[in-house]
Amino acid sequence: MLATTVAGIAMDCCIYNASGPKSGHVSDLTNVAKSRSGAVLSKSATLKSQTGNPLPRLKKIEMSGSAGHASINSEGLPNAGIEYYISDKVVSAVADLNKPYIVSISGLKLQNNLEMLSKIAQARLNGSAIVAVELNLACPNIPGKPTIAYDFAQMSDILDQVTAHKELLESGLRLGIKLAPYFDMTYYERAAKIINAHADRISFVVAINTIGNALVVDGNAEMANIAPKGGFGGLGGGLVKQVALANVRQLSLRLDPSIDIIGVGGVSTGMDAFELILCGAKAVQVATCHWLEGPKCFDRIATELEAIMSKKGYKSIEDFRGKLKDYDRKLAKKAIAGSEEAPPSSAFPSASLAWSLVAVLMVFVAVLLQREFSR
Ligand code: RRO
Repeated sequence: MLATTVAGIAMDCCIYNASGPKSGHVSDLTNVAKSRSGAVLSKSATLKSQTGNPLPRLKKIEMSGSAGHASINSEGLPNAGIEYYISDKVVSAVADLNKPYIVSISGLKLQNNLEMLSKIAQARLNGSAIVAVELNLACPNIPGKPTIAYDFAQMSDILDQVTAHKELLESGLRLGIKLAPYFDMTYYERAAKIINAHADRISFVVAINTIGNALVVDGNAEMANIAPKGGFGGLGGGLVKQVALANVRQLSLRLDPSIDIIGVGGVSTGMDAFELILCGAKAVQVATCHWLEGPKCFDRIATELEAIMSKKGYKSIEDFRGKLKDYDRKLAKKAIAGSEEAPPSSAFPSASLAWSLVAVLMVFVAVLLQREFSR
């Protein structure tokens, strides 16, 4: 029911982990592979291993209601280096569990990305089971470095060079890019134009990375709540879901149809995943919720999504993918009526129970009256 393909890669389940939390070590990746996750994605790699920014650099943001949890991070790309993520030990740990393995890269400069692509392509040409590369153009947390996806001249130049990479082409590896969130129609237009100019080589786009350079303040202590960069960091989880929905929708309206879109941002329930797919996503990644709940979140979210689809009579995600409708008063009324058909909350008696009570009372009154008049 949840099967999908991303860039032609078959996945049994359209939900998998985002690059970031719990994706840096072979044990994390193995745990994801053992869950219902449809694929396994590594932490963004740099050419050499690095420890990242000072601690604390990742914090949960408490939220109320149904918004799930949010997070702020300024991890600064802690990772074990590209050689580790393409090593036999890591690749076979995932491949042995029959999950497609995707490597994320986030070089500190273009030359590093090209070098990492050569290493991945070489591994693949030597028989490695890596299926795709997710090129991260949107890390907001490297001191002194701008977010590439906001610098269109740089983004265009990087895509020109990466898509011309000869070994990558020969290796047959699929190439995708991870974008920063956009907030303005002209930015969607410009980003889509650059990506579409490389549609022959870019097979998928991942939207969105965290909302960069947010600030969480601890008012009691009168300080920022994470240590690096004066407290500025990437916002993720329930606080960014509507931005993710908008980005997936806007991109799906503009990108070449050959480019698959993967939605990420604030997914913690089956309904969150459903909404991203409705906006056009072919698969959905989970980051903050995976960090907080662990890999069992993939099983739970998948089960919830299946229940929603069954209730609506959908057999495959293609039955509703990208089919978001414009606001319509009649549809809104019908949806409210549908939700009222559901069993009422236990705090209130149901209508039938209330009518039964009235009937009992009426019988009681009738008996009393009869007794009165028969005296
Ligand atoms: O490691 C990070 O600080 C990080 C990365 Br690479 C990214 O792409 N997005 C993010 O929020 N944090």
